[in-house]
Amino acid sequence: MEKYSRLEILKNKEKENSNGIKILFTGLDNAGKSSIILSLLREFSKIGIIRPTKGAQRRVYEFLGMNISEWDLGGQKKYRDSYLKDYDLFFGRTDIMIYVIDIQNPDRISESLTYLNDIIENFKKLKIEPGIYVFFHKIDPEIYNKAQKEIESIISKIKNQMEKKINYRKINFNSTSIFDLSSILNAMSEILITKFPKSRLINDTIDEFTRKFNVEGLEIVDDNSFIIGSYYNDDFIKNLLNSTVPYFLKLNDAFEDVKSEQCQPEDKMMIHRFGKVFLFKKFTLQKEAPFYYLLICKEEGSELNEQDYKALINLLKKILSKE
Ligand SMILES: Nc1nc2c(ncn2[C@@H]2O[C@H](COP(=O)(O)OP(=O)(O)OP(=O)(O)O)[C@@H](O)[C@H]2O)c(=O)[nH]1
Ligand SMILES: [Mg+2]
Repeated sequence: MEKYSRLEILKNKEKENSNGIKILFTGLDNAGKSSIILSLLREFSKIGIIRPTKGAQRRVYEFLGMNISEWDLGGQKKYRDSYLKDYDLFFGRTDIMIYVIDIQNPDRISESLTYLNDIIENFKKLKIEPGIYVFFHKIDPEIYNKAQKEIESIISKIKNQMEKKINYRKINFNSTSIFDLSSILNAMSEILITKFPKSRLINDTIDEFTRKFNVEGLEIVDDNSFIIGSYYNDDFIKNLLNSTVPYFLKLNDAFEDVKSEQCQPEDKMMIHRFGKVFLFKKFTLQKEAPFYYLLICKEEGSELNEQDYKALINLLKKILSKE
């Protein structure tokens, strides 16, 4: 991730506006914003040694053919003050804001809501109404399993306080943890997909394919780990694919890291479990372009021919490369 000086941010402003969307990650220091971004990048080893973010860090990537400009706004007090002062530069032209609240630190909730309110006031001054998504973060599975009631009560208290303190057309909520990757991937995928009409076309194509070949579950994931299309027979399959897809991606990364001249990895993996076959296949629209991944889950024994899923990939390629 690059750190941008004020001048560079200004220079990039025009470009960003014309083609793409701006996503802000905001919240207090130590809330977990950069960790969420690193987990989306599958850079898990870096999370352990993460340092507080200095100022605003920006990254631009592509999602379904559109540029996403993602700003990670370091949350230390001195930086927060500077964003609020220079609000047009930092908050202007925002399409989506993800506001991260550390629910393991109830002492700072009030401070966090004040900052959220300050940002919303700035949106009003700027006459914009971005989609706001609050992440109740650090709801680690281990903690949630032990203290579900306490956590639910913290969340409902925060929601109550928000209702009293904050006046905004709609705020969406998600529960997340870096120890439950699917919580982050699902939240981000759902947020992004709302912005893209192409996703409808992708899902129609997937529906047809899954019906024809008796597929129990299927996910298409892009290079940033976002699910851009999916189908599930039932909740068990949904849970199964959501929880395993980050590890298929990571395993695929690991194989690619060790590839050599003599040993080129195939771009396909198959796993047998629960009487089911999981097929994981990487594909790209053209040379040098970003990768996409297909994960299919089918009952063991009911074969899926290479030509069948290749036909699906070809259809997807057509949709994805359409302007
Ligand atoms: N238990 C737990 N710890 C987390 C989680 N996400 C992040 N952390 C930890 O929280 C600490 C702060 O994470 P950061 O990602 O640096 O927080 P930040 O919001 O980017 O902080 P600033 O850059 O200062 O604004 C780190 O020690 C992370 O390991 C989570 O889901 N669960
Ligand atoms: Mg940070």
